[in-house]
Amino acid sequence: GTLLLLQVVGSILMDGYKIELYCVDIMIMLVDDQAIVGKLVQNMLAEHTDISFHYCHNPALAIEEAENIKPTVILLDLIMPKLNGLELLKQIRKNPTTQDIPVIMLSTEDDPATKVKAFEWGANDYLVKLPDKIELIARLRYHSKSHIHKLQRDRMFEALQKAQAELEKQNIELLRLSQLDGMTEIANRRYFDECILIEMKRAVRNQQALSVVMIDIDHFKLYNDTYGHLQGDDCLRKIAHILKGQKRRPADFVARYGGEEFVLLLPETEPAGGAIIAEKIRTAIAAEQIPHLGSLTASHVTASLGVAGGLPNNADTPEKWLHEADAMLYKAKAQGRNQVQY
Ligand code: GH3
Ligand code: MG
Ligand code: MG
Ligand code: MG
Repeated sequence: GTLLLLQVVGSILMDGYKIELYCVDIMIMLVDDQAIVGKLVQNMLAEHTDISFHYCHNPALAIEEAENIKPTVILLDLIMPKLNGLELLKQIRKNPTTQDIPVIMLSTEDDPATKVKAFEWGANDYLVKLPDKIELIARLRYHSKSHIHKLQRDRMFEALQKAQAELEKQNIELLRLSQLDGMTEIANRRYFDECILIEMKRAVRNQQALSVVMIDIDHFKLYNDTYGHLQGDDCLRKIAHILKGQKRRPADFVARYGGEEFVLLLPETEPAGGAIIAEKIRTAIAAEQIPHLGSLTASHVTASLGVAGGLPNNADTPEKWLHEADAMLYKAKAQGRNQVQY
């Protein structure tokens, strides 16, 4: 009958991942139309308790049986009435489950041309019937061992690839998390600092304008004083959500710059265009009508915005532009808040 072939014998650690090693029994499958050959080979293998044997009488069933049994070597008769051994060999080599199994041709034919043909069709070895017992055993062990080693290598390679793919996925997720502000789930200051540098360089290279919009919530200290810090956090999340919703182009970038300050990066946008976007954002925030009874500006949450930018040259730096946007923001605050300055 068929035996249990795979059994875990241990595991190794590779890049911190556990890879299970399998012990594979030697399993010989003989395909031969003559039952007497089956009996003879079975007797030769009988005293080798670590070698299992399966006899297949009908070559038409050989592929299916090999798929189930997963032999470590197939002994294959060359001349059979229903299906020629070489034809069967071709099928074995085509089938993904059986294609790597070593095949030893077994035949009464002893001429070199026949042997050469067998090798050309993908045989691993050739034995003339009936082979000497110790030679047969030696060849079966040799081919089984190399096949088992190949299975082990394939398995380790597969496990390693899986581990690497998993690691890659985790790295991407870690990178994503390191770029996000935990509270509002928009980009954080660190990521913004990276992006504005890249975008300014790109704008210089492409000779295209770039705008920066600084957004600061009006009287937010008073909001906390009136409603408490937890509701203050909720308010910041709402503002972040509005800012995300106001993004027009995929390249537009919004980040939490500091406590209740947000920043917008608008590639290919002149400051005048940036001011239009900023005004839309100001309107959207006010339209949300988040109650703010402690505000000295309105009875709902409002924000002030400062815009800077233009066509950058090599002397321009993110610090310089952010400073300019901040100065405009300060002006908006000084001139009554809930407005845009550029
Ligand atoms: P202004 O209109 O001049 O901007 O007034 P303001 O009160 O908003 O300005 P200020 O910079 O004095 O205060 C900002 C406040 O924002 C102070 C701080 O308690 C609050 N704040 C900063 N970060 C957070 C946060 O993460 N959560 C909450 N709830 N409040 C925050
Ligand atoms: Mg502030
Ligand atoms: Mg302030
Ligand atoms: Mg403020």
